[in-house]
This record gives sequence, C-alpha cells and structure tokens, in this order.
Amino acid sequence: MVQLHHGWSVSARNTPVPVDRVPAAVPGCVHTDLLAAGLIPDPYLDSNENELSWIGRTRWTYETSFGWSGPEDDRIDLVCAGLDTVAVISLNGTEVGRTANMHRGYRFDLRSALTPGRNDLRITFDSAYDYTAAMARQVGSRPGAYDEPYNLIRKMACNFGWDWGPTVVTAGIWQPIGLHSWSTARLAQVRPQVTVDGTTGVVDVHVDVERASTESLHVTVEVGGVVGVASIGPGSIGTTLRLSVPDVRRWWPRGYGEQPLYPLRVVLATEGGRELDRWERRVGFRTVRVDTTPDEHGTPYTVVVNDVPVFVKGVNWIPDDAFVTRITRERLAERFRQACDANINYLRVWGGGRYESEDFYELADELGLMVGQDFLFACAAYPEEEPFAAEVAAEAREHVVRLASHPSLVTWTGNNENIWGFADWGWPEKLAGRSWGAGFYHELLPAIVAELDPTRPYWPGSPWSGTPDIHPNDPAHGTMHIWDVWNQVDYTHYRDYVPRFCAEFGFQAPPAYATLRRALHDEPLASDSPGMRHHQKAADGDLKLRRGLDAHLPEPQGFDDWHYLTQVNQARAIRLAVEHFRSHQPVCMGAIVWQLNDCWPVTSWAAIDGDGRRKPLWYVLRDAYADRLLTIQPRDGGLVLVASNDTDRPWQASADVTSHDLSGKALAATAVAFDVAPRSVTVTPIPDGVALPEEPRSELLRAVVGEQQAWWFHAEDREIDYPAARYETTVAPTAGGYAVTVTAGTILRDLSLFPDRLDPAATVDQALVTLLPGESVTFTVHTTARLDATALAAQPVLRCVNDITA
Ligand code: BMA
Repeated sequence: MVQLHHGWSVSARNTPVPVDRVPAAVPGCVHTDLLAAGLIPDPYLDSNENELSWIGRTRWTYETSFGWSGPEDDRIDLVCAGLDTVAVISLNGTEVGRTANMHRGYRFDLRSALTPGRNDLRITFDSAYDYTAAMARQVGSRPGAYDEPYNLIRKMACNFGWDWGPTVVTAGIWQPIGLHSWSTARLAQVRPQVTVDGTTGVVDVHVDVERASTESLHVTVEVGGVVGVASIGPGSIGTTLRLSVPDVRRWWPRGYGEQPLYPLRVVLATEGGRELDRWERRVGFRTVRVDTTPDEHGTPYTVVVNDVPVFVKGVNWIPDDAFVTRITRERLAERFRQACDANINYLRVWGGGRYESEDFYELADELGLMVGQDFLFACAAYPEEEPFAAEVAAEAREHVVRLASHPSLVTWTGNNENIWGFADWGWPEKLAGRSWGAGFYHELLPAIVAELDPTRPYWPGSPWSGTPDIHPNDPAHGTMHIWDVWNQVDYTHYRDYVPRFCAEFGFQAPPAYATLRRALHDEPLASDSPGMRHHQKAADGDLKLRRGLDAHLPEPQGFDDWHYLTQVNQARAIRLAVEHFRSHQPVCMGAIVWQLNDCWPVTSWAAIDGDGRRKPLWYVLRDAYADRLLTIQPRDGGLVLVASNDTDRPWQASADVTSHDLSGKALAATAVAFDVAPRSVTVTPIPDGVALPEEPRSELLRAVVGEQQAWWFHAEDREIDYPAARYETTVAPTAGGYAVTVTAGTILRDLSLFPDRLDPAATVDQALVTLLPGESVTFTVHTTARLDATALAAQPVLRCVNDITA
C-alpha cells in the first residue's frame, strides 16, 4: 500500500473567508485545516464555535495528484479507510466512487481512470446538512434528544453537538488513504475467532480472498508456535482453519491476572510459494459471557471472563477530541494510564462516538481494560429504510470483523438509550408508526454478531432489561442508566436504586481552573460569565449544579468558592453512588460512571477535563474503585460498615470505628471485625451506641483499617457548625516539585490543592483529604516551575470546605 497523504489542498466556494487550495492534512478534517491555515479562530476558545457553523453547511473539495508509471499489477485500488462523510471520488475527472457513511472503509478499482504520468484525485464532500435534509424528505424525520439531524446520516453523532460537546460538523479524509496495487489475489478479510478450552487455545481463522485470477492459492496461519496451512482452490474465495494451541496463558482483565498476547499471522501465497499478502494481529485467549440467568432479585447482568464473574468498575468513553483526527496513540495511552491509575477496569464506548480505533483496542488489550462497544446509535429514533439499512449492515459487518481479534472487547451493545427513548420520551406519537431502529437492535445487529462473532455477547441496548415485557430501564433487570439524579433529584437518591448493572450515572463540575483560563478570556471569570455559559451545554446545567450545591454545601462567596465546591460536590455524588453500588455486590455487578473524558474544555460530567487535567472526581474514583474499599452505609435506620474486597485473597481485619465531635474528641468507639472472601463484600452493623449521634450537626464517624478510612457525617456541610479552618503548612522543594505538608489545627474537610492555578502543567497526588485536629497530610506537587511557596499553601490553591465563610 502506498499512502496518499501528501500534496492535498482543500477549497470551497462562497465561504465567509476565501478557501482556495488551502494546504490540507490527510488524515484530517476541514476545521483543523482552516485552523492551521489561520483562516478561522480556534473553535474551542470562548464562543468562537458560534461563528463557524457555516463550515458544516459548505461543500468541500479535497485535491491532490500523484504519479503512476503504468500497468504492472492486475489491480490498482484506491483504499479509503474512512471518509467523512458524503463524498464523490473522482480521478482525472472520472467518477470512481461515492460514499455516505463515515463508519465504513472503501476500496475503489481505479483501472478505468488511471493514466500513466500525473493523476489528479479529487474528493468532494457535500454538506452533511444538505444530505440530512434530503434524507428527511426521503424517509421522514425522526425524534431525538437534540435538535440536530444526526440520526439521518451515518456520521459520528456528537459531531452535531451534544450536552457536553460543540457543534463542529466536520468533513474530510479522516482515515488513511492510499493506493494498493496487487495481482492474483489479496486477503479481503481475516476473521479470527479466539476461545480457550481448559489450557488449549482455540483459534478459528476465516480467510476470505479477493481474486484477480483463478489460480490456486495457499494460506499459512501461525499462532503460538502452531502452524496451519490450507489451499484455496481455483473456484473458491475462502477457507477456514482451526488451530489448537496447547498450554496457553489466559488473558485476564486487569486486577484478575496478566494480559499475555499472542501474534497471529496469516500469509496468502501462490501455490508456488510467492507471497501475495499478509495480515497480523495479536490475540488473547479468554472466554467471555454475560450471565443473565434470572434470580430472586430479577435479571442480573454479570460480565463473566474465563468463568469468573467480574465486578465492572467502569467509565463511559466519548471521543477524546471533537476533531477525532487529532487523537494520537500517545494521547490515548495517557488517557488509559489515567484510567488505570484510577483503578478502572472497563471502558464503555458510547454509541454517539465511533467504532474505536486499532490503537484504542491494542492499548486496552495490553492494559487489561475491558471494553464494551456500542453500535453507533444514540439518543434518537433512527430510520430503518434504505439507504440506512444497507449502510448499517455494512458498517456493522466491517467492525464486528475488524475488532474480533481483540481480547479487550467483551460485549457489543445495540444502541445508547434508544429503546428507553422509545418507551419514555414521547417518540411513538411523533413517529406515527414510522420505523425507529427496533429492527436494527433486535434483529439485524444480533444476527450479524451471531454470524460473524459468536464468541461475544450482544445486548440490544443500554439500558435494556432483557425482554420487551419489562421496562428497559428497570433497575432489577439488566442494565440501567440513572439520570433522575442530576436532572431532577439530589444525589442521595442514588441510594433509592440497587441496579443490577448501572451503565450510566453522572454529575457535573467545571473543568480545572487552568483549563478554563486557557479556553476563556472572560474578565472576570464568573460562574455565569459569557465563556462559562457557552462552555456549559447541558439543559439547565448551571441550575442543576446550583441545586446540587444548595442541598449540601455552604454558599459560595464568588467564583473561586463556586469552582471548588462544584468540583467537590461532583466527586462526592459519584463517591456516594459507587460505594453504594459496591456495597450491594453481587446483586449489583457493575458501575460505569458517565464519563471519563471530555472532547473540549467544558463543564461536564467528566473526571478528566478537555485539557487532560484530573478533576477531584478522578481522585475519588481511585479510592472508590480501589481493590479494597471500606465504606460506611446507611441501612435500616442504622449504619453498617461495608468492606469490599476485589482481590483474589481474603481480607481479614478489624476496623476501629470512632465517633468524634468536631474538635476531634472521641465520643465512643468500637472495633468491627470482618473477614471478606475474595471478590466479595461483608456488611457489618455498627452498634447504635457508636453509630447514632446525640447531636448530628457536630458529630462524625470514622472507621480506620491501616491505610483505609471511611467517614460518615450525620448532617450536610451547610448545617454543620464547622470551626473556621486553621492549619499550619510547610512547603519543601523536592526533586520533582514541592512537598506541601498541612497540619490541621481544626477539622479540615475535603482539603485539596490546585497547583494548576500557579503552573498549568503542575499536578498533585491527592485530593479531598479530611483531617482531624493534630493530623497532617503531605501533598506531592509535580512541577518544573518555580512556584511561590506562600501562594502554594493558601487560598485559592489550598482549599477546604470549612474555609468558606460568609
Ligand atoms: C446520557 C448519555 C449521553 C449524555 C449523558 C448526559 O443520555 O447517553 O447521551 O451526554 O446522558 O446527559
């Protein structure tokens, strides 16, 4: 394959700024080309997004030329791994192909249009909006959660804007493009099916060829030292080989074992042994199923890997940049490192994004991160008429095959929230009998998975209860999403649910201060300044943030308080939910937080903001998803101590549970012994004499086992009579930055340090530390900058809840 990534330009007519043969990056998109050429401002800064909507409404022409020296091979193909989206491809003025699906790869035979010498290649992209308008006339429009036509085109849905993302309707050559010249035959498709039986790894390799001649072919497959060979006779276009590999080491999710990967090689040759094509991936030996056998609680949804039920400690994944062509392997590796460091073991690839990349899945394979991939349908009714039925079938077949080699991929899911939407969001009236996607989720997609990859479970939707007879979002059945918390009710209502598997729940907070300062020029920066408002896309998002604060925390006295408190509140909401869900293991077997990452600087549910900075929520996930978790939970009018042990060893310990007043004085104490079997939970009542306060506003409870602590406050912070925070600090330079030690003079609630306020590149090792008087903590700050020691140990860099005074 010869890449055609050079010499491209992009042009358009009748645009607000002249765009005539502007240098274009391939792979890339028009927005990033215009940005690089200095023709548009950065769409991610301030409210620039608003001025750039013309880009999505314009027809774009990409052009390059290449030399060709005449016929040597039987075939010369143009291979386009991905075009965004409605494209006409022509060579020397002759049309060679048309596309209308960003999620597919294409191959066009160029022979009839190629000429020796210079060849001019042109790809014209129609406006996605013109296409969706035509589709609306052809098949009728369909209801959706947002007023954008993302359901009438096979293009990344969130490209049209989302409740965390900008509307930047891209066009361009978003995946590699190149010339493939070949003779005799090539590997059209390799479909490995990998399982394991005892200690024997089993690989069924389905090989399909495309032919330019009828001669006999020879296939060699090799994995783990085992070699298989087969012939493909003159009339045939494929073969299947089964290889059994003795004594394989199994691939495990992280936290359960190692991730051995075995190279799998397929070589296509002529009968005479001349190599024609080769294909190589790494596979891992494991089994996966989802246990949904009804029990006394309803219908579980338990991911079982190698016959071991796995508690999913997950996060939802969205495209890490609204301009997906900027997402490098290094960037994914950094994000995945952040996920692993937060003890996450599962990424759900949400259906409004993309079928994730090879880089994504290779990294997940290596790290033992399980992945659930949604088919690309989100928050809307989708037409099942042509051209959509054929496009959906083609893209599904392509990606089910493409991703089959990856052990990290554990499940396919039909869509995001569409079955729920049809049940609850008033769609049936608007649809008046028109199709909405049910045939995709219940028939087409499961049939494709069953045909092409029966090793992987399929689930029709997120959420889905397992049967049309039960509401799709029933907590007792299958997967559920909890969104009344955040949208309508306080986060303590997470405790109203014991979901079998909670695939979405989330709470917003603004991004890090340094991220806001980079993206916004508001002066002064305020929770309602213009840039802040523009970078909040959720319906009534700021009101919901405020409602959340009002239920728990003291009144913020300005932006810095508001910023800190909203971040604290987000972290606490999710801590409450995760600890509650884990305390109900094994009835509940999974939690997937909405959402790990962002695609630009924005106030959102993310734990890591659009500039890659960790919010306090990230630190809380690290604790709440830790292998060993100690948490105090309310049960039946009293309090219980829950010990959750997500390891293979028993955990025997005795926790010191002490009730204190706000001065730190111990009021009552008890020891709570527990013995938690591997991969399970114990729930032990705390005696009422310790658990129940005389004066809820001035007492608290703490359980301690070694490094593990669990806190319980009997009242909300805004009701507690906290003393004004007093503490002493020392700041010591270290090799990598500074050590900031804080010694509490009073109780300090959720003490946190935000070094990005002084150096945007600085990071800190912990957040939300609560101390009783006399106790101390050392924050390790990583920075290469010289920081002002006084500023580093004072507001607004060093904060706690009880330094907020009216
Ligand atoms: C669910 C998700 C997303 C959305 C999130 C926050 O609906 O599936 O579509 O961004 O909630 O509202």
